[in-house]
Amino acid sequence: MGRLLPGALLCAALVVAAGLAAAKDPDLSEQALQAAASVGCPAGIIEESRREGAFLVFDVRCGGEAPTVSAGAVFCRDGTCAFRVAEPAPGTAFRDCPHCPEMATLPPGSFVMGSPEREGGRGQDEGPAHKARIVAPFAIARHETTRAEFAAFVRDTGHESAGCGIWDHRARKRTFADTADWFAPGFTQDDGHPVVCVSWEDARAYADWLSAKTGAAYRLPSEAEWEYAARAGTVSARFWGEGHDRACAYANVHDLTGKQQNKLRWEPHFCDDGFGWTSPVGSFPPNSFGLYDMLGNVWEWTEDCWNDDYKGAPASGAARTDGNCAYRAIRGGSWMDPPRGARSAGRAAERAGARNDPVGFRVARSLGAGLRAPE
Ligand SMILES: [Ca+2]
Ligand SMILES: [Ca+2]
Repeated sequence: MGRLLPGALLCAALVVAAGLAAAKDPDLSEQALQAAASVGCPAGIIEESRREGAFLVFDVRCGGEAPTVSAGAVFCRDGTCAFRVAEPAPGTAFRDCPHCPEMATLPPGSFVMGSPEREGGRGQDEGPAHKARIVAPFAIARHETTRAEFAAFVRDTGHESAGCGIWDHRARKRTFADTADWFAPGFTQDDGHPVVCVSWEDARAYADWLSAKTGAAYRLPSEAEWEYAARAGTVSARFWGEGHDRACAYANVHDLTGKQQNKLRWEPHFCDDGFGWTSPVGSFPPNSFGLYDMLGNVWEWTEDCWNDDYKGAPASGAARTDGNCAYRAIRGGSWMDPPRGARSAGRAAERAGARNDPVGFRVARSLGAGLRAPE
């Protein structure tokens, strides 16, 4: 526990935060001081911060007498107070059931959301670039939701989702097909491919089903959470760097194979990733959070109502509930998008009820209530 200084009135408030952020992170330091103050340790100063296993620990020296408290989330003993975030450690992966999606726990942190004006392919809807804070750890699926995962939901619930907007490669145009759906999107997929032809409502229904099945809080990620996850600490246009010329080593994008197979009219990436339509999830390297296909393969639904820019966006990382809620933000680009699509800041609006063959999703999951007494 905390290192006691001789002669000092010391409350070593141990705030154990499931974060990978550096010990100097102002948000976590502030959290430590507030937690100490809330149990009667006012005007504290950070005495020491250190890493203990998967946790960051802050010792707070009080400006007054050390408290003695033992109630709920607050636990003090022998002049030491502890607050513990009861979460899987950042960077760990877990499943809530054998057939549930594999989830990765991400640490809290801050990042700049949106793109700088100089970024190639940038849209006006990616600004103004602004600081966003992910205030609590959360989990996000390591992969796009697969056909097998979605099929389990459909089998269990009888969920119906007929009709899909598809790319007709013979007519070289997009068209709506009554007969197309997630099971038959018009190109060959196996169980390990990402599910497509699913609306925002379908994606939400899947998350709700998973929540009911596991007792955990599954949902769609907010746009801020999605971009935080996609960037994984990077500030470049893509998690591998700036250029789209290397995309085929990292993502399934609209490439030369796609150009040849599906006859898309627009600019491809001038490289070959080997896939004309979707690829099995995890076919390309993950980003440094261990997340696969954040760029490319399929667009991913987020929880946020659509807004044409980030004016008025919450700084908390929460989903945006103002704006045009009939449309929701999709992120990351897909197998059919030109280079401007597969960027961490790239975004597009889609009608919440629409089903399309380049659009799928991945789930996020809130983590537990957080604070509890140490074992
Ligand atoms: Ca491709
Ligand atoms: Ca994707």
